[in-house]
Amino acid sequence: MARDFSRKRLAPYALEWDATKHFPVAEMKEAGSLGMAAIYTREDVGGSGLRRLDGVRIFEELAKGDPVTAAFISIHNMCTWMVDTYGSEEQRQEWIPKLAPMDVMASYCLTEPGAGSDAASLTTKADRDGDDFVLNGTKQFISGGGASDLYVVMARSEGEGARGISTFLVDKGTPGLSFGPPEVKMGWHSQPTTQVIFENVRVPSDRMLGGVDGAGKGFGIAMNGLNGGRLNIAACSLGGAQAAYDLALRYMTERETFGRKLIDEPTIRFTLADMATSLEASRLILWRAATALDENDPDKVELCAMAKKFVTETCYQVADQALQLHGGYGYLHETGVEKIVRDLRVNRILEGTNEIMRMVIGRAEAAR
Ligand code: FAD
Ligand code: 2MC
Repeated sequence: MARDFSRKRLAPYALEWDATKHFPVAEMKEAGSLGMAAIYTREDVGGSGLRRLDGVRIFEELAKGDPVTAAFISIHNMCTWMVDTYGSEEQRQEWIPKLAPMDVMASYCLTEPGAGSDAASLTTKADRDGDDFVLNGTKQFISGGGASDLYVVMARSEGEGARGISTFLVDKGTPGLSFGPPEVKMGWHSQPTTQVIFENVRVPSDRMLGGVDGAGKGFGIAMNGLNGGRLNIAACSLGGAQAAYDLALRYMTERETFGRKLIDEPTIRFTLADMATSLEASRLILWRAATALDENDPDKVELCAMAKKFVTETCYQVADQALQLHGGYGYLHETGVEKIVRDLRVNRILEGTNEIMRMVIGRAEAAR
């Protein structure tokens, strides 16, 4: 189903959306109606009740059609899972039936201008005032900023350090909430990335995720959300790279140089063999990490970081090789490969840079 949807509703339009910077909201809501916006969320509130392993396979398929739209649906899924897992029963009942069909679209707000990799140093404040919290600060690089209806915001309500952070559910219409202009980017053109600005944004205390029990738990919630997010982003790189590889393979069977088809050149076959091997190795580490998350394996954090780092780097190289195999045509927008290369580049940066993934892996290894 995901493959069919991707082929019919994403792939034919992805280049046009890139060129016109169109955010395909209608198509994403259609994906929601098919169960792909609440993949690993419980069924009693409208989720699909599937596994992480199903999730990464779905995101690979969606990303074959368009890695950018797939990535936004992935971020939305991360927010939906956070509400399902850490929300109070009231919050689950209120939000998930709207998030699952994507009637409400959600953005994840952790990064700040002064706090990216060092996320626990964030300074957006949530000051208690009677029964409310008052939020002040700025979030940076928020995917879906200005377009989403719900903002899942990590803010400091309890004091210094990682344990001083809580998570809040903030409606788009809340007075004092505003958005910066869309950032001009190398790729990811078909979704907005903006600052999300809080100026005395007042939210009732029942908007703290998990209710009063959620106080100070926001960093752990954000990080646990990101474990799965990192897998899905890696799956987006895998799907994009697979699509680029498929284009290159077909082109090699068509293009002739020096009197014969490129596919008959041994060095070209070696290149294709290396690319195919890289894709399969990426798929395997991704499925391994997804299974570890499904089974709550003690090594799940490290395995998710390994998968994110390995797959986003390896698949970026595969996409770049696919561009090279197309010669000059690979550099043209209409071929579709340069877009994939641009779109996959950022996956080495967001949801934790690959240097931070190495920090996470290194810490786990040093603790063995
Ligand atoms: P910095 O933390 O300033 O890092 C700069 C460089 O230094 C990087 O190469 C980094 O790896 C390296 N570095 C940092 N610390 C160390 C260290 N100790 N050792 C070695 N190297 C180090 N964030 C959200 O919260 N929500 C979103 O929806 C979202 N969407 C995004 C969409 C786009 C298109 C982009 C570009 C970013 C998005 N981000 C989002 C933000 C993204 O997660 C951050 O950009 C990323 O975490 C890195 O933070 P930074 O940009 O502040 O880089
Ligand atoms: N899963 C579960 N818990 C985690 C975790 C993870 N992946 N990473 C950290 N934690 C816990 C950790 O166990 C600790 O818990 P406790 O207080 O109970 O001991 C707590 O969080 C603090 O962790 P550290 O002591 O490791 O904190 P430190 O500040 O040293 O490092 C680091 C944290 C670097 C791992 C974290 O800041 C990080 O992942 N940075 C990258 C930020 C990031 O990924 N941003 C992505 C933004 S979203 C995005 O880009 C999108 C496109 C949506």
